[in-house]
Amino acid sequence: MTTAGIASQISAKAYARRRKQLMRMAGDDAILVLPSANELIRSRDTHYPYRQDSDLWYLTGFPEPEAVLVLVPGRKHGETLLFCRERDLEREGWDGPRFGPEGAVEAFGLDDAYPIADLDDILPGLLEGRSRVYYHFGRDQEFDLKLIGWLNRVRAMVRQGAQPPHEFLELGHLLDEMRLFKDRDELKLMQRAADISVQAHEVAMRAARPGVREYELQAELERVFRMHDAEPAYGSIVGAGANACVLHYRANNGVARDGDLVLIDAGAEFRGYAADITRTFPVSGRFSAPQRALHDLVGAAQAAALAQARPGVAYEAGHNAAVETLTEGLLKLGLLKGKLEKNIADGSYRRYYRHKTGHWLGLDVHDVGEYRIEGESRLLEPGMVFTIEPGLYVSADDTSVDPKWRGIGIRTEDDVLVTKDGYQVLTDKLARSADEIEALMG
Ligand SMILES: [Mn+2]
Repeated sequence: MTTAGIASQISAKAYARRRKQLMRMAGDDAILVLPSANELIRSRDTHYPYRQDSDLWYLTGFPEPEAVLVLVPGRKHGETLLFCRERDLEREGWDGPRFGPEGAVEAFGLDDAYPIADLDDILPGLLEGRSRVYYHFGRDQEFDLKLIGWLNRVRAMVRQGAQPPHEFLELGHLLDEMRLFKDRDELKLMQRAADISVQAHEVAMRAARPGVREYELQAELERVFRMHDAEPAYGSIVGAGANACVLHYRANNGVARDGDLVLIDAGAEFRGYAADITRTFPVSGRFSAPQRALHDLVGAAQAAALAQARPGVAYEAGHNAAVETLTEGLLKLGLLKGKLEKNIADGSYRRYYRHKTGHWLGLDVHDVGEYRIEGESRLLEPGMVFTIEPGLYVSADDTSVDPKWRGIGIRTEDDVLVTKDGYQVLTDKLARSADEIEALMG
C-alpha cells in the first residue's frame, strides 16, 4: 500500500458497502471527515515509508497522502467525496503516478472527487446544515485547527441563515466497532499475512546457529516478507539470551551463543493487515531441561487461554486462564512459593509475567475496538481476531532464583479468529511445542 496503483484486493463494491454501513450508523444529519496519514520526514528531504491511515484505507483503499475523505449521508449530489492531489506530470516524474480526482472517482467507486487545494473552499459548505460532525479529534493537531476554522466560517454566517453543526462526536465510536469485526475479504488478507509470517519464522529458525547475530535472523524474516510483497507490521523483535526478557527489544544486534534461546516476535503486514507471531527456540536446535520446562509451561498457558476462545465467553477469561496456569506451574517449579489463590490475588506472578495475554489484531497490530463495555470485559463474538501471547521472563540478575532459570525469556504468540462455534488459529501451521520446534530445526 505504499505506492499508488497497488490493488488492495478488496473490490470497490465492498468498500462502498462499508461506507454505507458507517453512514447508516452516523445518521442522515451527520458528516464524517477522515484525513489521510501525513508523510513524515525522516531527515531533511527523506521520508519514512508512507503508510495510509487505517480508517481511510478501510473505507476506500486509497493509497495516497494529502487526501481527505468526506462522507455526507443522504446528500443528493453524492455522499462519498474525496479530496486528493491533482495529477502533476512534473512531480509524478519524481514520486510516481497519482490518481488525481477523476482517476480516483473511477478507481475507488466514489461519488465525486476534488483537488485537495479546494478543500478550504468546499468544506464549510458541506458542514453547513449538518448537525453532527464525526472526526478523530486530537489525533492531528494541524487538521484539528483547520476543521475549527471551517466550523467558524459557518458560524460567522449564522445571521445570514447558516446552520452550523452543534454536536461533535468521536469517529472511533462507530468505526472502531466496525473494524473489530472482520469481513470475509479481510479474513483472506489476514490469513495471507499469517501464512507469510509463518514461512518467515520457519526460515529464521532454520537459519539459526550458535554465533548468529540477531539482525541476521531479522534479515531472514524480512526477506521472506518482501519476497511476498509484504513488510514488517511493526519493528521485528529478535532477542537472544537475556535480551528476550526486554519486552519491546529494538537493538537486534546481539549474538546468540550456544545454549541461548532466541525470541522472535515479528509479523508481516499484507495489504494493510497485520499478523503477529512470537516463537522462542534454542539457537543450537535443542532445549535444555530448564528451558523446556518453562517453554512447556508457556505452551500450557496458551492452550488454557485458547480454550476460552468462543462466542459468549468474556475476552478477559483467556488472560485469567493463562495467569492461573502460569502461576500454578511457577509454584510447581519452585519459582513462586505459597498458595495459588494468594499468588494470583496479590499479583506475585507479575514478577515473571508482566503483560496482558493478547490484543485485537487487524489493520493495526494493536487493533481498534473496546476491551471493556460499561466496566465489564466484553464477550467474544464471531469475526473478532486477537492474539494469545503468554510469556515468562526471568531476569538475568535475579539472584533470588536458582541460576538455571536466570536470563530465560519465553513467549509464544498466535493469531486467533473467533468463529460461530469456537475458534480458528490463523497461524496454526507454525511449529509451536518444544518437540515441534526441535523437529523443524533438526
Ligand atoms: Mn502481539
